[in-house]
Amino acid sequence: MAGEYRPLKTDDVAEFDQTRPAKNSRTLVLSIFFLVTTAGLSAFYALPPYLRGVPAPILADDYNESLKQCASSLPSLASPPAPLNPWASLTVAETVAITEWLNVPERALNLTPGDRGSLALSDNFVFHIGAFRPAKKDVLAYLEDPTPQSLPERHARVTVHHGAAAEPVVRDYLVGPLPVGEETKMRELTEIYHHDHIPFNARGITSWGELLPILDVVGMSDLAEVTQDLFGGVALGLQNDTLVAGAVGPLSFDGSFRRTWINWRRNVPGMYLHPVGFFMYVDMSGTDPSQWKLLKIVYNHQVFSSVDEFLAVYHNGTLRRLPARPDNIDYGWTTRTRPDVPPRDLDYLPGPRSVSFAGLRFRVDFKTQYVSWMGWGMYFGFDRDMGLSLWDVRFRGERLIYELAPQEAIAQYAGNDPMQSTTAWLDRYFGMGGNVRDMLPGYDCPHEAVFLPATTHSFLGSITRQRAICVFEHDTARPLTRHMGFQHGEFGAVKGYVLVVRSISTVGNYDYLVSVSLFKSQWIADDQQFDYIFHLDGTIEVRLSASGYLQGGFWEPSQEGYGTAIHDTTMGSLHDHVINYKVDLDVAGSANSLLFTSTAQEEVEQPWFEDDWGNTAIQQKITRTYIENEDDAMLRFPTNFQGGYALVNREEKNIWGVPRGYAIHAGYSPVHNTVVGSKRLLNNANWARYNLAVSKRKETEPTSSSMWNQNLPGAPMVDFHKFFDGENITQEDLVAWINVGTHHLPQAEDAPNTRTNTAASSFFLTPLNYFDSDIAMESTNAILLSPPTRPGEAWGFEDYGVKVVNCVPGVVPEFEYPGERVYGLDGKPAPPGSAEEVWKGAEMFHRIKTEL
Ligand SMILES: [Cu+2]
Repeated sequence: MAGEYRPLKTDDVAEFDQTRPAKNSRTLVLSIFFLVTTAGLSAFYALPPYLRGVPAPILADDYNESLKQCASSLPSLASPPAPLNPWASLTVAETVAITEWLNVPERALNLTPGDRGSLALSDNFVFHIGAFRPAKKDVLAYLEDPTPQSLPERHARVTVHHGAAAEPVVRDYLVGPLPVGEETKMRELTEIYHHDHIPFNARGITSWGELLPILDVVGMSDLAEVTQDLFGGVALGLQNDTLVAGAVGPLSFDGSFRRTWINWRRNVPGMYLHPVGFFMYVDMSGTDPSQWKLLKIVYNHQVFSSVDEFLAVYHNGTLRRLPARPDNIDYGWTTRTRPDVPPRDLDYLPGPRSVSFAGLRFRVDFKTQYVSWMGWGMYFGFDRDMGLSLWDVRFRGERLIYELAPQEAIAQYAGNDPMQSTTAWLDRYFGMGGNVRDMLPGYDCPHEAVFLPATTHSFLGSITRQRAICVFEHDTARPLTRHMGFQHGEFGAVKGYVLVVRSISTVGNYDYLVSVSLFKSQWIADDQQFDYIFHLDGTIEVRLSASGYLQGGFWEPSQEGYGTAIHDTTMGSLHDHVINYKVDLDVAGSANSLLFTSTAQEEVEQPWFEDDWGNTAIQQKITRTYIENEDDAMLRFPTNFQGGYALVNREEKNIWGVPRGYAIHAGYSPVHNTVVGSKRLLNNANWARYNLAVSKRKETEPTSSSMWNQNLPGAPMVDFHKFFDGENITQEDLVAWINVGTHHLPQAEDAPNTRTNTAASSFFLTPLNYFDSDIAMESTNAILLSPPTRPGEAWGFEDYGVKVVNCVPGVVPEFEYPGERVYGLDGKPAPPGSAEEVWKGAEMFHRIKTEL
């Protein structure tokens, strides 16, 4: 049959037996002619098109009409353990109902609607509304017996900026139960924090007008002539401004002030890489912008206390100037536009793509955001602070992880200028979830990936992103296990399929309609790709990859040692990234212990050693110990990775009598933060000092950070070290706080954007005597070969009935990138005009649109 592969059988050979009667001669001639022709044509068409002189694509020539259409690329429906997701985000309707409930006079909150353009710092308004996750014991009871009666009460966490208070303050409230009704109450949420109140100076960035007064404070219009001369640009608060400001954090040490270094860059695409080397230290404490002031100006290592002082030195000719900027005009190198060079060989062809010809093998329940694949099952959660989280992760029906969620991402910089040497970002502040963006089908995830939406809420309204999460099965193109042997049962392979769950946050984006940027993101990698990769053997890889723009510095010789020149006057600055994950493992039950395994060299003497080799031998030996106290559970991977850490249930053993456990394996780039003791990161990210830490799980310690930790290094709302207070961690419900990260020594190839292949870090959670043997052997996408019985014969094989499917895949839809669904505070779809403002609000820090 045309187009179908058919092995040559013994019978076929017999047909060509010359001893057959002559009547077959004609058939033989015709057959040979046919074979030769077919072979010739096949060989011809097997040639690449460029060798045939046929312009690509030539798909029509290869098309086989006998092939059927492949199975649908829609996923089958999953069966979650419970019909409701206890960790689901609030719906737009719920948020609207809560907003209305908060606004009634009895609440006495004196709230100003957040979407009102005139919102002032001295107003009270709702900064954020999000779901507050229920207590674990309540959820477990529900999952055990999922009835409407056992469903845990639903609560919201509501953050209010009390700008109108005599002593302005930020407060977190717990509002519930939901839906809003007679029983609904609110109380201050304090038990998850280590301080009673959130200092107003540590608050999140809110309305885009909030920082506008800084333009006046720093006197850029008075400096216009000078900035034009020195930097070739001005910032007058106009749409066509050629300089744009950014600011760095932390803004405070303990909430007693709110100050930042403003730095100026050219307002061009890739502005992060166009700093001009001009810095201003500004005080913006309190709620009255008229009290804000410029404290310092720094230019080329010269410090000035005011605009007047700077102007005086400029005009008297004693200002020491920075080197000239030959790249002052060119900005093509900081865009993603393809360079004007010929394509690489065959690059005009689309590359291979992943297609599940026989249909998707994972299941999705869109209503609950539950996914299952090859024995795995999990619910998704999503929040403003850190985005995607995984809940109740089970494998082969047994709960393995209650919660797997990113907690915080720090980036701490070094440099010989006021911007880089004072920067220590904590990205939760900006909202990794609020800044999730729709992914690009075919680029960020395979075409056949299933996308799931996420909705986040800000003081301006709600945004639903339809492609916030993607799920796809992926052929790793390498066997998970394999062996070649000659005995029966030795030779075979298991295919290495994985399920990938992905979400990408981009903190900061471009908008060329606006002219002034204060608080534009200045971090290195705008785009953080969160991957959860599930394997057939029970392993999970948690991987973070980064891309986007560097937080570029101004390159001049005194920056040597703090980075690398990546253009004439642009440098990439040295910095560390560390990202923390909460992993609430329940290994064979929730009672777990922390096992430390190490290996070390020993010299032993044995009676059986041979005389010719001497009577001692040097080898290595395993030591296994249980770490029994939280205080001893802030950990670094052992030198040379000789050993590691695992959570095990000492009471639950596999068939070999070994406690069932899950090991925490270092993956790619298992780093911790280099710098310890910097005042700008003193106590607000202490988890970053370690590779991992293990603490007893508590409802009062739901997360290792808070959005306000960014601006409270001296008095963090969540102080990680306080989780470790001497408690015993033997056979308790434990949480592993695990880090990934990168020591980022920037290089020329970071321009225009950092590459995800090396800017990546991961850890593995992998079974450690959890099973009795490798359970990936269950896979039927495997092959077992048997040796030939007679020399020269082919090997026999067993493929478990799973055959290659030949069919025509469905048509890949045309690329499109629709906008987000934006809702106002009233829950109604926002008109296009106000949608722009809601998008900006959701970004929490951004360029500020001037309306002067
Ligand atoms: Cu970096």
